Amino acid sequence: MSIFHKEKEYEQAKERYARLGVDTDAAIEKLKTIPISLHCWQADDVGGFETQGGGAGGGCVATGGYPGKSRNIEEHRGDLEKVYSLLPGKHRLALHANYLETGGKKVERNEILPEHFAGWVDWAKQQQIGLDFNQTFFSHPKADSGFTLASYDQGIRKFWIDHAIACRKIGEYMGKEQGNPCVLNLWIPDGYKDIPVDRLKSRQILKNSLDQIFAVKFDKRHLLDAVESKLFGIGAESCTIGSHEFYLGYAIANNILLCLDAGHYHPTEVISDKISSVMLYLDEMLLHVSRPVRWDSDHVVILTDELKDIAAEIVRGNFLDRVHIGLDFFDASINRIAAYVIGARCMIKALLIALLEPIDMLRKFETEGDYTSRLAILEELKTMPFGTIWDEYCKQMDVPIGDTWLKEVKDYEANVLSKRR
Ligand code: RNT
Ligand code: ZN
Repeated sequence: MSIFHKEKEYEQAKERYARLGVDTDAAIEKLKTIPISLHCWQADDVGGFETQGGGAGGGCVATGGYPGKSRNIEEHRGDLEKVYSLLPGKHRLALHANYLETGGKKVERNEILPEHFAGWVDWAKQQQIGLDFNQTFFSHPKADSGFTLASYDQGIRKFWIDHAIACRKIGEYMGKEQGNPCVLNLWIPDGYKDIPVDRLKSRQILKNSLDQIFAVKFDKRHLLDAVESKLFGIGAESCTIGSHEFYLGYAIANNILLCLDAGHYHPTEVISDKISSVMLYLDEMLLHVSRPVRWDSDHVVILTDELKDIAAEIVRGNFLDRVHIGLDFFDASINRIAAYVIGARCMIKALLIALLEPIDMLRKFETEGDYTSRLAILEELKTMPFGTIWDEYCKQMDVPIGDTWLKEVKDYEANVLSKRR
């Protein structure tokens, strides 16, 4: 289609939205300001760059053997640069502690330092990307028992408490360097495969470990701590110590962020319904946008109803400044760069759809009890020419329009990824 036709198409779509009272230009401008924090771990199946060689564990298993996963930090950064070049807008990167850079030296997790992330900080500055961070409590011999911060073993606990505090210092360093807060997320795999008899004790131990970790205070302008719950994991089917209730209570009691991972609840339970409740009690929160499929919590994000509902809840609640949007999925059965691009572009699309909602009109229907009109308009919205606004956004941001990004990924696969053996 010619540029002229594209422009005409946009003008027509804009006119249709205007009839509903929606300003598409304003939606596009708003969308430009929303960062998505990309998870670093899709590019190498949660492997990381520790010298002892970790390999994913603790339930973080990427399945599939698609060729081309990154083998070192240079390749990893190259892959991420490719991904960012295909996404409209300015986004962030969430690193995990096991992606440190030690120059080949073995550094234990309880001894990691800001300097091990100086390379990432430099790279992020060059790329103008903000950094977020995650402690790594899995893929480690001291996590093999399935317990870390909730372990009955004091030595194990101490090791992981020290790791968590070391990471908080690194997060603070990232935040200071970049001039905006680094969101540091804490997730542990701790749980029982079979039925425990003392859930309370394990949770008391975890609470105590967290109290030690968060006793050290950091400036919120540099570091924002978050805690992430889970319903169950592989090998922790009967009881997960860090459950939703546990962390919701902990976050509220300690005024830290709660992280809701879309794949960590009962199959019919959705995080879109939780955001408004959590935001009544917390200043800010973190999302791990993911896609659960049966027992797996980490499929590539696609434009599902739940994804659209998550975005709508953030926009409707006016939470864009208070809800940090992070992604969390890992699929090794398809091109890993494409996985990122598909997932991230879907998240951005969902936000655009939310920004194109005639929310005042819909709210009025609801307040007046006119649920008929509410349902009718919500359904009409589904066939509005959203794709045209999306194309216009991509055009303005100078990134590939429609499926043309795929050719770039295929070229990258042919020229770069396929050479990795
Ligand atoms: C695991 C959690 C956690 C991890 C990452 C790698 O169930 O979702 O967020 O996916 O830390
Ligand atoms: Zn997660």
